[in-house]
Amino acid sequence: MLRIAIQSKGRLNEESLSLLQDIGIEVDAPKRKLLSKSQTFPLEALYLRDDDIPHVVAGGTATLGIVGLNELEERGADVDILARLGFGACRLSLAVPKGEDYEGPAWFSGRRIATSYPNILRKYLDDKGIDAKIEVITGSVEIGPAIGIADAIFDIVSSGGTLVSNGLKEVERVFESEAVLISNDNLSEEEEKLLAEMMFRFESVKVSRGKKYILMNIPRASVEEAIRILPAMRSPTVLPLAAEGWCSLHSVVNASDLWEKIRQLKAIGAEGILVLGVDKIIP
Ligand code: PRT
Ligand code: ZN
Repeated sequence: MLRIAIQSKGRLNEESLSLLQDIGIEVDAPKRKLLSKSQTFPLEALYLRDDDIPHVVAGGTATLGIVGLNELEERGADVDILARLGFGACRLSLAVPKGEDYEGPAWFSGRRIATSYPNILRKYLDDKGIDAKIEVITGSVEIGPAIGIADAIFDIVSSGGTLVSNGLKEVERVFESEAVLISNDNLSEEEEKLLAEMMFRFESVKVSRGKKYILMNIPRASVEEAIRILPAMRSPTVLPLAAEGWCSLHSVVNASDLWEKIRQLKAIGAEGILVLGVDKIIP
Protein backbone atom coordinates (compact mmCIF):
# COMPACT_ATOMS: atom_id res chain seq x y z
CA MET A 1 0.00 0.00 0.00
CA LEU A 2 1.16 3.56 -0.73
CA ARG A 3 1.01 6.26 1.89
CA ILE A 4 0.75 9.89 0.83
CA ALA A 5 1.49 12.78 3.18
CA ILE A 6 -0.93 15.65 2.71
CA GLN A 7 -1.26 18.97 4.50
CA SER A 8 -3.93 18.48 7.18
CA LYS A 9 -5.28 21.99 6.88
CA GLY A 10 -4.16 25.07 5.06
CA ARG A 11 -3.80 26.24 1.52
CA LEU A 12 -2.80 22.94 -0.07
CA ASN A 13 -5.24 20.59 1.66
CA GLU A 14 -8.34 20.96 -0.48
CA GLU A 15 -6.63 20.85 -3.85
CA SER A 16 -4.46 17.90 -2.81
CA LEU A 17 -7.59 15.93 -1.93
CA SER A 18 -9.42 16.95 -5.08
CA LEU A 19 -6.43 15.91 -7.18
CA LEU A 20 -6.62 12.44 -5.61
CA GLN A 21 -10.35 12.39 -6.22
CA ASP A 22 -9.82 13.27 -9.89
CA ILE A 23 -7.69 10.15 -10.30
CA GLY A 24 -10.27 7.94 -8.63
CA ILE A 25 -8.73 7.83 -5.16
CA GLU A 26 -11.23 8.78 -2.48
CA VAL A 27 -9.96 9.44 1.03
CA ASP A 28 -11.81 10.89 3.99
CA ALA A 29 -10.98 14.51 4.70
CA PRO A 30 -8.89 15.00 7.85
CA LYS A 31 -11.12 15.61 10.84
CA ARG A 32 -9.48 14.27 13.92
CA LYS A 33 -7.89 11.40 12.05
CA LEU A 34 -4.20 11.36 11.18
CA LEU A 35 -4.54 8.46 8.75
CA SER A 36 -7.30 7.70 6.28
CA LYS A 37 -7.36 4.61 4.12
CA SER A 38 -8.87 4.82 0.63
CA GLN A 39 -11.59 2.34 -0.27
CA THR A 40 -10.90 2.79 -3.99
CA PHE A 41 -7.11 2.42 -4.29
CA PRO A 42 -4.38 0.78 -2.18
CA LEU A 43 -3.35 4.07 -0.60
CA GLU A 44 -3.72 5.84 2.70
CA ALA A 45 -3.45 9.54 3.38
CA LEU A 46 -1.33 10.77 6.28
CA TYR A 47 -2.36 14.27 7.37
CA LEU A 48 0.47 16.50 8.60
CA ARG A 49 1.68 20.07 8.82
CA ASP A 50 3.34 20.99 5.56
CA ASP A 51 6.64 21.65 7.38
CA ASP A 52 6.92 17.96 8.26
CA ILE A 53 6.07 16.50 4.86
CA PRO A 54 9.51 16.61 3.16
CA HIS A 55 11.25 14.72 5.98
CA VAL A 56 8.47 12.21 6.48
CA VAL A 57 8.75 11.28 2.78
CA ALA A 58 12.56 11.33 2.79
CA GLY A 59 12.59 9.06 5.84
CA GLY A 60 10.14 6.60 4.30
CA THR A 61 7.26 7.01 6.80
CA ALA A 62 5.26 8.13 3.76
CA THR A 63 5.91 6.95 0.21
CA LEU A 64 4.58 10.12 -1.40
CA GLY A 65 3.79 13.67 -0.41
CA ILE A 66 2.24 16.87 -1.70
CA VAL A 67 4.03 19.99 -0.55
CA GLY A 68 5.03 23.47 -1.70
CA LEU A 69 8.33 23.56 -3.55
CA ASN A 70 9.30 26.38 -1.17
CA GLU A 71 9.09 24.04 1.86
CA LEU A 72 11.03 21.36 0.04
CA GLU A 73 13.78 23.75 -1.01
CA GLU A 74 14.02 25.25 2.46
CA ARG A 75 14.24 21.89 4.21
CA GLY A 76 16.53 20.27 1.66
CA ALA A 77 15.01 16.79 2.01
CA ASP A 78 16.32 13.98 -0.16
CA VAL A 79 13.25 13.05 -2.24
CA ASP A 80 12.29 12.77 -5.91
CA ILE A 81 10.04 15.42 -7.45
CA LEU A 82 7.56 13.50 -9.62
CA ALA A 83 5.36 16.32 -10.88
CA ARG A 84 4.52 19.97 -10.55
CA LEU A 85 0.85 20.12 -9.69
CA GLY A 86 -0.23 23.52 -10.97
CA PHE A 87 -1.78 24.80 -7.73
CA GLY A 88 -0.45 26.62 -4.66
CA ALA A 89 1.46 28.99 -6.92
CA CYS A 90 3.40 31.67 -5.08
CA ARG A 91 6.87 33.15 -4.88
CA LEU A 92 9.42 33.98 -2.22
CA SER A 93 10.31 37.62 -2.49
CA LEU A 94 12.25 40.33 -0.74
CA ALA A 95 10.17 43.35 0.24
CA VAL A 96 11.15 46.68 1.77
CA PRO A 97 9.13 49.55 3.28
CA LYS A 98 7.44 51.34 0.41
CA GLY A 99 9.12 54.71 1.06
CA GLU A 100 12.63 53.26 0.65
CA ASP A 101 14.77 54.33 -2.27
CA TYR A 102 15.54 50.84 -3.56
CA GLU A 103 17.98 50.53 -6.44
CA GLY A 104 19.16 46.94 -6.24
CA PRO A 105 20.12 44.05 -3.95
CA ALA A 106 23.07 46.02 -2.51
CA TRP A 107 20.41 47.87 -0.48
CA PHE A 108 20.28 44.80 1.82
CA SER A 109 23.95 45.00 2.87
CA GLY A 110 24.14 45.46 6.63
CA ARG A 111 20.34 45.33 7.00
CA ARG A 112 18.15 42.91 8.97
CA ILE A 113 15.75 40.71 7.00
CA ALA A 114 12.93 38.84 8.74
CA THR A 115 11.93 35.47 7.26
CA SER A 116 10.74 31.91 7.88
CA TYR A 117 12.93 30.76 4.97
CA PRO A 118 16.50 31.38 6.18
CA ASN A 119 18.15 28.73 4.00
CA ILE A 120 16.75 29.93 0.67
CA LEU A 121 17.50 33.52 1.69
CA ARG A 122 21.04 32.70 2.82
CA LYS A 123 21.78 31.07 -0.53
CA TYR A 124 20.43 34.08 -2.43
CA LEU A 125 22.45 36.54 -0.35
CA ASP A 126 25.62 34.45 -0.68
CA ASP A 127 25.18 34.22 -4.45
CA LYS A 128 24.90 37.99 -4.63
CA GLY A 129 27.74 38.52 -2.16
CA ILE A 130 25.51 40.48 0.22
CA ASP A 131 26.18 40.54 3.94
CA ALA A 132 22.82 40.95 5.68
CA LYS A 133 21.49 39.73 9.02
CA ILE A 134 18.73 37.12 8.85
CA GLU A 135 16.12 37.27 11.61
CA VAL A 136 14.20 34.01 11.72
CA ILE A 137 10.56 34.37 12.71
CA THR A 138 7.90 31.76 12.13
CA GLY A 139 4.72 33.74 11.63
CA SER A 140 3.51 37.21 10.59
CA VAL A 141 6.84 38.03 8.98
CA GLU A 142 5.21 40.97 7.21
CA ILE A 143 4.91 42.99 10.43
CA GLY A 144 8.68 42.75 11.07
CA PRO A 145 9.61 46.21 9.78
CA ALA A 146 6.61 47.94 11.42
CA ILE A 147 7.48 46.57 14.88
CA GLY A 148 11.17 47.31 14.40
CA ILE A 149 12.67 43.82 14.42
CA ALA A 150 13.77 44.02 10.78
CA ASP A 151 14.43 46.47 7.95
CA ALA A 152 12.97 44.21 5.27
CA ILE A 153 11.28 40.86 4.85
CA PHE A 154 11.68 37.74 2.73
CA ASP A 155 8.35 35.94 2.53
CA ILE A 156 5.74 34.18 0.42
CA VAL A 157 3.85 36.46 -1.93
CA SER A 158 0.85 35.51 -4.00
CA SER A 159 -1.40 38.45 -4.90
CA GLY A 160 0.87 40.93 -3.11
CA GLY A 161 -2.08 42.28 -1.09
CA THR A 162 -0.47 41.45 2.26
CA LEU A 163 2.65 43.44 1.38
CA VAL A 164 0.63 46.46 0.32
CA SER A 165 -1.52 46.43 3.45
CA ASN A 166 1.65 46.34 5.56
CA GLY A 167 3.25 49.28 3.77
CA LEU A 168 5.82 47.13 1.95
CA LYS A 169 6.85 46.78 -1.69
CA GLU A 170 8.18 43.69 -3.43
CA VAL A 171 11.64 44.40 -4.80
CA GLU A 172 13.20 41.02 -5.68
CA ARG A 173 11.46 37.81 -6.72
CA VAL A 174 13.81 35.09 -5.56
CA PHE A 175 12.05 31.74 -5.84
CA GLU A 176 8.97 30.59 -7.79
CA SER A 177 6.93 27.88 -6.11
CA GLU A 178 3.91 25.65 -6.59
CA ALA A 179 2.69 22.40 -5.06
CA VAL A 180 4.71 19.36 -6.11
CA LEU A 181 4.25 15.62 -5.81
CA ILE A 182 7.29 14.06 -4.15
CA SER A 183 8.28 10.48 -3.48
CA ASN A 184 10.71 8.53 -1.42
CA ASP A 185 13.60 7.48 -3.66
CA ASN A 186 13.67 3.91 -2.41
CA LEU A 187 10.36 2.25 -3.32
CA SER A 188 9.67 -1.48 -3.44
CA GLU A 189 8.70 -3.07 -6.73
CA GLU A 190 5.08 -3.27 -5.58
CA GLU A 191 5.06 0.40 -4.62
CA GLU A 192 6.62 1.34 -7.97
CA LYS A 193 3.78 -0.47 -9.76
CA LEU A 194 1.08 1.34 -7.81
CA LEU A 195 2.85 4.62 -8.33
CA ALA A 196 3.05 4.00 -12.10
CA GLU A 197 -0.72 3.47 -12.16
CA MET A 198 -1.25 6.70 -10.21
CA MET A 199 1.05 8.65 -12.52
CA PHE A 200 -0.74 7.31 -15.60
CA ARG A 201 -4.08 8.49 -14.23
CA PHE A 202 -2.60 11.73 -13.13
CA GLU A 203 -1.21 12.45 -16.62
CA SER A 204 -4.64 11.90 -18.16
CA VAL A 205 -6.15 14.44 -15.79
CA LYS A 206 -3.33 16.89 -16.40
CA VAL A 207 -3.65 16.62 -20.18
CA SER A 208 -7.41 17.26 -19.94
CA ARG A 209 -6.97 20.44 -17.86
CA GLY A 210 -7.75 23.53 -19.87
CA LYS A 211 -9.32 21.49 -22.68
CA LYS A 212 -12.88 21.76 -23.99
CA TYR A 213 -14.91 19.37 -26.12
CA ILE A 214 -16.66 21.24 -28.90
CA LEU A 215 -19.37 19.95 -31.26
CA MET A 216 -21.40 21.75 -33.91
CA ASN A 217 -23.40 21.44 -37.06
CA ILE A 218 -21.63 22.64 -40.14
CA PRO A 219 -22.40 22.77 -43.86
CA ARG A 220 -20.63 19.90 -45.65
CA ALA A 221 -18.97 22.47 -47.93
CA SER A 222 -17.20 24.03 -44.92
CA VAL A 223 -15.87 20.82 -43.36
CA GLU A 224 -12.37 21.07 -44.77
CA GLU A 225 -12.00 24.63 -43.59
CA ALA A 226 -13.33 23.62 -40.15
CA ILE A 227 -10.76 20.83 -39.90
CA ARG A 228 -8.05 23.43 -40.55
CA ILE A 229 -9.44 25.55 -37.71
CA LEU A 230 -9.81 22.60 -35.33
CA PRO A 231 -6.89 20.20 -35.35
CA ALA A 232 -7.80 17.48 -32.82
CA MET A 233 -5.67 14.73 -31.26
CA ARG A 234 -5.77 12.76 -34.48
CA SER A 235 -8.35 14.61 -36.53
CA PRO A 236 -11.84 15.90 -35.74
CA THR A 237 -14.77 13.48 -35.91
CA VAL A 238 -17.18 14.26 -38.77
CA LEU A 239 -20.61 12.60 -38.80
CA PRO A 240 -23.30 13.01 -41.47
CA LEU A 241 -26.57 14.62 -40.37
CA ALA A 242 -30.03 13.55 -41.57
CA ALA A 243 -30.40 17.02 -43.08
CA GLU A 244 -28.97 17.08 -46.62
CA GLY A 245 -25.63 18.92 -46.97
CA TRP A 246 -24.89 19.15 -43.21
CA CYS A 247 -22.44 17.38 -40.87
CA SER A 248 -21.80 17.22 -37.17
CA LEU A 249 -18.21 17.93 -36.23
CA HIS A 250 -16.58 17.09 -32.87
CA SER A 251 -13.17 18.10 -31.57
CA VAL A 252 -11.10 19.06 -28.51
CA VAL A 253 -9.68 22.57 -28.17
CA ASN A 254 -7.63 24.53 -25.66
CA ALA A 255 -9.93 26.59 -23.50
CA SER A 256 -7.67 29.58 -24.08
CA ASP A 257 -8.35 29.42 -27.85
CA LEU A 258 -12.05 28.64 -27.52
CA TRP A 259 -13.63 32.01 -28.34
CA GLU A 260 -11.31 32.68 -31.26
CA LYS A 261 -12.13 29.23 -32.71
CA ILE A 262 -15.85 29.84 -32.23
CA ARG A 263 -15.56 33.15 -34.09
CA GLN A 264 -13.82 31.45 -37.02
CA LEU A 265 -16.29 28.53 -37.08
CA LYS A 266 -19.32 30.81 -37.06
CA ALA A 267 -17.83 32.70 -39.97
CA ILE A 268 -17.86 29.52 -42.08
CA GLY A 269 -21.43 28.65 -41.16
CA ALA A 270 -21.19 26.53 -37.97
CA GLU A 271 -24.44 26.38 -35.99
CA GLY A 272 -25.67 24.85 -32.75
CA ILE A 273 -22.20 24.92 -31.21
CA LEU A 274 -21.97 22.97 -27.94
CA VAL A 275 -18.98 23.25 -25.59
CA LEU A 276 -18.44 20.64 -22.88
CA GLY A 277 -15.82 20.11 -20.17
CA VAL A 278 -13.26 17.32 -20.55
CA ASP A 279 -12.69 15.11 -17.54
CA LYS A 280 -9.87 12.80 -18.67
CA ILE A 281 -7.86 12.30 -21.84
CA ILE A 282 -6.23 8.90 -22.36
CA PRO A 283 -3.96 9.32 -25.37
O1 PRT B 1 -0.23 24.44 9.34
P1 PRT B 1 0.79 24.27 8.28
O2 PRT B 1 2.21 24.41 8.77
O3 PRT B 1 0.55 23.00 7.50
O4 PRT B 1 0.51 25.45 7.22
P2 PRT B 1 1.27 26.80 6.94
O5 PRT B 1 0.56 27.88 7.67
O6 PRT B 1 2.75 26.66 7.10
O7 PRT B 1 1.07 26.95 5.35
P3 PRT B 1 -0.13 27.54 4.48
O8 PRT B 1 -1.30 26.63 4.52
O9 PRT B 1 -0.34 28.99 4.74
O10 PRT B 1 0.59 27.43 3.03
C1 PRT B 1 0.97 26.21 2.52
C2 PRT B 1 1.71 26.45 1.23
O11 PRT B 1 0.86 27.13 0.31
C3 PRT B 1 2.94 27.33 1.28
O12 PRT B 1 4.09 26.63 1.74
C4 PRT B 1 3.09 27.74 -0.17
O13 PRT B 1 3.74 26.72 -0.90
C5 PRT B 1 1.64 27.81 -0.66
N1 PRT B 1 1.11 29.20 -0.80
C6 PRT B 1 0.55 29.68 -1.95
C7 PRT B 1 1.05 30.18 0.10
C8 PRT B 1 0.47 31.30 -0.52
N2 PRT B 1 0.16 30.95 -1.79
C9 PRT B 1 0.28 32.52 0.25
N3 PRT B 1 -0.23 33.50 -0.29
N4 PRT B 1 1.44 30.23 1.41
C10 PRT B 1 1.25 31.37 2.10
N5 PRT B 1 0.71 32.51 1.57
C11 PRT B 1 0.56 33.69 2.49
C12 PRT B 1 1.49 34.87 2.19
O14 PRT B 1 2.69 34.71 2.90
C13 PRT B 1 0.71 36.05 2.73
O15 PRT B 1 0.97 36.22 4.10
O16 PRT B 1 -0.71 34.20 2.35
C14 PRT B 1 -0.73 35.59 2.61
C15 PRT B 1 -1.50 36.24 1.48
O17 PRT B 1 -0.70 36.42 0.35
P4 PRT B 1 -0.96 37.57 -0.71
O18 PRT B 1 0.35 37.89 -1.41
O19 PRT B 1 -1.98 37.03 -1.66
O20 PRT B 1 -1.50 38.76 0.05
ZN1 ZN C 1 3.78 25.20 7.77
